Amino acid sequence: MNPRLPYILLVGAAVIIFILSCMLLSRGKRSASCESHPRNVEKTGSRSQSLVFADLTPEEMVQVVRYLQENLGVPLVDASRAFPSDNCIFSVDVQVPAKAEVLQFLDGGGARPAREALAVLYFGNQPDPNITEYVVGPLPTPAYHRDVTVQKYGGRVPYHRRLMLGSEYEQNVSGFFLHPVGLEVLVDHSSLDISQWVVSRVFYNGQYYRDMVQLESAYVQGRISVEKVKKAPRDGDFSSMKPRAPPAAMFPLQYEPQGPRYSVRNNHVVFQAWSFAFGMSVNTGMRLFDVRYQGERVVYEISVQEALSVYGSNCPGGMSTRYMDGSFGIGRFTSPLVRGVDCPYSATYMDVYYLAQSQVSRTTKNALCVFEHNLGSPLRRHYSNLQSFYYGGLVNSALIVRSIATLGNYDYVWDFIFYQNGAIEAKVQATGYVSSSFLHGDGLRYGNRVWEHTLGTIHTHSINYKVDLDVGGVKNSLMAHDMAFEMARAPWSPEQQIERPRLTKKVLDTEDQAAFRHQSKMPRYIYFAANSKNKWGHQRGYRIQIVSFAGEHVPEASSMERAISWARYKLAVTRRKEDEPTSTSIYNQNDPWMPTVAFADFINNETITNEDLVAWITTGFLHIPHSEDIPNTVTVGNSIGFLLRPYNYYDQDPSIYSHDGVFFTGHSTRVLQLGSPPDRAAGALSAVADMSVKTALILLVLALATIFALVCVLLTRGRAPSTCQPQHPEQEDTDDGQSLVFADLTPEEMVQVVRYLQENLGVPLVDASRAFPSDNCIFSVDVQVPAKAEVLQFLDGGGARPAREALAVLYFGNQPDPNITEYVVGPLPTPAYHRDVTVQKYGGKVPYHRRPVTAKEYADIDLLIQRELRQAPRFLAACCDSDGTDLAMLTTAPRGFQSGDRATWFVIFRAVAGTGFFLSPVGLEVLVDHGHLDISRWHLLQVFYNGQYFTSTRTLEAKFAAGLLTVVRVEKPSAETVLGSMRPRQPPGPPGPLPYEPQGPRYSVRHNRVTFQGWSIAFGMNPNSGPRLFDVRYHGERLIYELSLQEALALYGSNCPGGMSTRYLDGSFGIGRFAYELVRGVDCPYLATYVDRHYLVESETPRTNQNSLCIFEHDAALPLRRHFSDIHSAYYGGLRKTTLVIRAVSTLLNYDYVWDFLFYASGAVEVRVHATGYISSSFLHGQGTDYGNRVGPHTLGTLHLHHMHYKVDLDVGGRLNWLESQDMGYESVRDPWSMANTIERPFLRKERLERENDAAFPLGGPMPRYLTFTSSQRNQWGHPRSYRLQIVSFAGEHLPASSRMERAISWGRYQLAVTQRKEEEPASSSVYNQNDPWTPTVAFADFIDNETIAGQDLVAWISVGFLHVPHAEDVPNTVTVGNGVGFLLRPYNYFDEDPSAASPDSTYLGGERDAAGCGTDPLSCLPEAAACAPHLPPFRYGGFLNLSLPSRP
Ligand SMILES: [Cu+2]
Repeated sequence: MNPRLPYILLVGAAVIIFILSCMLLSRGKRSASCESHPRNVEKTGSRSQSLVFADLTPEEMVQVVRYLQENLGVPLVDASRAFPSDNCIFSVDVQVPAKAEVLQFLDGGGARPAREALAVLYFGNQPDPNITEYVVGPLPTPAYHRDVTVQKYGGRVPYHRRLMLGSEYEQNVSGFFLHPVGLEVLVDHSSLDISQWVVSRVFYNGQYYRDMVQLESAYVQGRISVEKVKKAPRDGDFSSMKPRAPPAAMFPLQYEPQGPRYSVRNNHVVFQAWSFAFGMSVNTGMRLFDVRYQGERVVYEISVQEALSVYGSNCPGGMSTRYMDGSFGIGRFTSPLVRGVDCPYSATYMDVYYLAQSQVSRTTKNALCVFEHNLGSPLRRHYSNLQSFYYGGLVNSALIVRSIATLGNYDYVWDFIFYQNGAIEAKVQATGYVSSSFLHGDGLRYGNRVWEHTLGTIHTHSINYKVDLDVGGVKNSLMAHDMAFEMARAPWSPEQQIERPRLTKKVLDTEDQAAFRHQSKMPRYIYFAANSKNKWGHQRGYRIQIVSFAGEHVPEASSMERAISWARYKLAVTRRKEDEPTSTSIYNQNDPWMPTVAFADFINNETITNEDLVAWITTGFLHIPHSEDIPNTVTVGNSIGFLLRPYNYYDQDPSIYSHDGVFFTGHSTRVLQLGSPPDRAAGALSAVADMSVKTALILLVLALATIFALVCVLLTRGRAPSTCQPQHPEQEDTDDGQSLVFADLTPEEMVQVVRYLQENLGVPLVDASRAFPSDNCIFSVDVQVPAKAEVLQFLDGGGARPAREALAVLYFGNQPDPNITEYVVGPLPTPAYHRDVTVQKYGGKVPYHRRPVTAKEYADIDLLIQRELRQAPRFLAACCDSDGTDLAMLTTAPRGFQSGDRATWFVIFRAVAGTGFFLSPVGLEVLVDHGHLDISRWHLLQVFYNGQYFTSTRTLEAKFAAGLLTVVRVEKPSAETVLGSMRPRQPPGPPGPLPYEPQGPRYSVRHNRVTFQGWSIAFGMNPNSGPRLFDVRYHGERLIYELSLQEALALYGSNCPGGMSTRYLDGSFGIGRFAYELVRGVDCPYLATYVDRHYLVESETPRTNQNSLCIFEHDAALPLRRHFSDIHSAYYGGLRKTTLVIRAVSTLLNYDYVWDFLFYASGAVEVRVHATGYISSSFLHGQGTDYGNRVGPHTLGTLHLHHMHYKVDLDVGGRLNWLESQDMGYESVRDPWSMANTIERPFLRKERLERENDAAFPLGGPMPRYLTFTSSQRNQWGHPRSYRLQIVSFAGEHLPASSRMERAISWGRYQLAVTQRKEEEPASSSVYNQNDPWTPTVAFADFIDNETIAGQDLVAWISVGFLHVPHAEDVPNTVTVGNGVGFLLRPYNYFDEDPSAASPDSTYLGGERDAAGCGTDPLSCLPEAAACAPHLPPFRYGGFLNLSLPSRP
């Protein structure tokens, strides 16, 4: 191909499209819509194949009913009218054929299995009443039926186990679940003759009566204390979901410029490399079959099995409730989805048909939705500022399939999510109404009072899934990987010990070994392994990662425990059996004492190696209802599930084949202007000319797509209001600059501080970018945040504005006693004083050897290494096809074994411009002693090559020359084939969903402050420790004084010296200063607000990281809360979940951390971090795979920990708080209404934690499920106003306590520690800890000294983290999916009801739904509002501007 062709095409396309758009625009009012792109075309015939899993059609149901009526030989009454003494059809559903038959058909060219139905019949009108199950077939014209009851259940199913029919319930306020009146009746309806049914007990307000007559007479005699309950108004009063405010500015939406990128036909969905079949079981709900990626089956079946709720109460109804929702019908009660709230407006909606409790089939409209969702964050990304400038990234755009079941009061949102990296997530979120009891007596032992007479009762939610994985074939084995520390002698310094993480591997051979109870410790990596291996020799696998907050389901002594024995295990893997299709049965609910299916029986120690396996996963949470459950439970924080992720299944991450990949290099991007007018675009072309042909092609397609989208957008404006009218957020911006008290320094202020220091320190200062260790220089200048007392006095007490001051860190190398000194310099803007605060902060001078290494120091080390490498030219040519100039060095840390050491292992990699060298080690590592202040005295201490140690490069060369060295030749790769390349392998395709705000942003940003729907947040960035927020308020009330990242630890294991000694403390490298410019559309949504940050580090002039912080409102494509009511009254209420996000992304050498802070309409704050970027690696040799997985020809992905530490200075309802724990216990009590029986009743266990030592929770240890920061104030219901802390983390041990550097990272000991806030304990770590962890400058453990924490100003210190065992799919990058951890701060009785009840985004549909218009319902405004176009600014990227790479000799 002519290499100029793409450029010519690009110019041509731009011009033509410009002309075209002008023409079209001039036609003005002609209406045309965005052409939708043709959907994926199916290459195989699998669509009709997948009908083998399809639900019954209404026609098929009719046929089955007719057949049964004609062939059973008994009279059948329609179930909707049937008495218990009648015969009736309970349900008809598809009978999914046996797996062997299906596989024979799908894979083996076998015949299509007969299509059959399963009919469940109640035979009440028989001498021996019973339930019978028939398989009826073949469809569409049944000719046979087969009684399968005995075969399935080992005997007849007794009639008393049948589910209640709708007609058995006697049937108006909305949300009546919250309006108990105190009266409960026990009905005995066991007789088949309904005239025999009796009320056998009556309960009123704590007392039991024989019947209503006895209650009435007791009342008449005045022996009853009556609690008069006001009659609730018809719309339900406090429980109403009607909007309390008129619609405001339109919420953010996503639109698909060229239509959906997925397709749905019948029961088959195709999305990118994914395909699967779906269905809806009447009882268990949504299920997926035959899930394939790139044509290869990964999952045969994923299905929900059961949803269990166990309640505690002091009312009889509440205390005896153990709902098994499957028996009510999770599929049958699937509720119609409301466009724009339950799923995105433009999602694809599908109806389902079912036949249950009737002889005619019914339809649930819009019961399932499918849509692609832009998650507003990168799936992976890396910004490279080492060796070469480039950026690669891929936005996280996933396909979601959803249904929502309304089971009485609760609404469960069931999601299956398909990611572009081959991962599948199952997620369930709870919303709807809580169940409640009448408040009386000792009610508060069982929950919280949530309204006048209403007790929100404590309960658990447990969900069981069946996951029939077929990973690389039907036969799999189960493997476990985890990490353990081993003590090793440092091979280069045998007198020294290193605590080295090691990969532990285990095959789980039997069902018993593979059954993990809730309390048991589960290996952190559990995966299904195939018989085949990937390119790197590892068994191909899929890993199961569970997110659950479940505890004990019921005590095992309980007489009904076996019926729910699936809930004993968070994970149990069994051999798949056709006769163990489900973990439970619909008959278990009404006879749990003799369970029809007892899951525990499945686990009988059979071998599970190389068998067809099923994973049974239980996930759940404890729910202690609180005021904010009124009117509804919100989905925020009530989300659980699991992830199936490839683990060495592929040879590298399959998302590299996505059409959405973005890649550009430093020199090509400064002037890249997509979608700009042609004269500017022509200007861009000259710059494009030096790019590769491939890049040009990509740009061409991108340009086409963007311009096309713009044209579409302009066209659609023709028929609607022509522009999007930005509405000004109705923010109460009363700040008048108060939050500037927290603001980062401005560049002008930095300049002033530098000038002041130069003039007033009385010593010569060299610019740090040129300074030698023996010079004096300014290391950093940052804002000195004033003391809290002063700030509060100013903010709240009308006090004076605190003096604005800076903190300057100086390296004094050119002094008799070299040291690091910290000065406070003020007042700004014109400094007049400086104060040495070093001794006050650290109790003494900071020794000079603790100083962080500067870029200048690295550059000088680099020169030394280059010089040394020239001593081994023949070796380098032989091992690496290199003259030494194309190699890159990566530092490790810490730098020695004891205080004062400054000797660093540098790992040497092959550098290929535009790729991450981190994946290409050549096997060579060098240990450099750079401790001397005179750099000419620096020297190489050790050389490591391929498992051997040498004293110098000269010796290495000599050994090589003498033929005494085994050399592993590493070929020079090309830019296209190199392991670390992020260049997309596919040209761009049609664009994915684009988030936009029809009426502009609904948040506002002024100075350092964001306001959004009642939220107000001051933000900043510490150059070392990274993002920090201050003075977080909700509706004017401060919740958090400070929320800041403290430290990020990455701790490695390896059999190479650099890897095994690496314990990076990223704060000392600079988490904030290495947060670079964000890329629109990948790192944050295209239309987010981007903010610059300024730093002064290792320099005398300020640097700007443009657009390095982004702020946006994200459409979560989920309801925040919703309820669909079809009992007592028909209505729907719901509220979309949109979230304000503040984000920065730090690139710390190889890794990229995505730091998120999220703010919800429910008053919750969430903190999250995701890891992406490159893994660090070692050269593979010897027993390397004891320390990780091989991911390339010579590359070992080394296992490591990621631990992050946060400080949260909570001020909940005032500065002084208490810490309380709440959890659930079981008490065994006699049924008050039937003393012969006992019941295991959940109750609420509360404790106030008085001292710091009680509030320090070690990692891996137990922690109460509810931890709340409480105030002395009370809410309307008398509860202390509180915020709850909920942590999502997979962290384990950080380092053995015996390690000599453990104290430097002793914050890693605790998942949570709560201490008294002290001005002199501002941070849990120090930039000086990295280079002298043996004498830590700050040791967090010292903060915990058993002081009282009752009624004090408190700080919560939170660790989150995970174990990372790199695998083939970490190449080229670690993906964010599944590598996210964080925590939530949620209101807990802080308000009197959920604050989102007042949201203007609420939707309510009652009987009068047609009358609703744009004035009352925001959804009605959507079509018009969404017709206006987002204004996309031209794409630019300046993130590589003003940067330079160290020059090479
Ligand atoms: Cu990692």
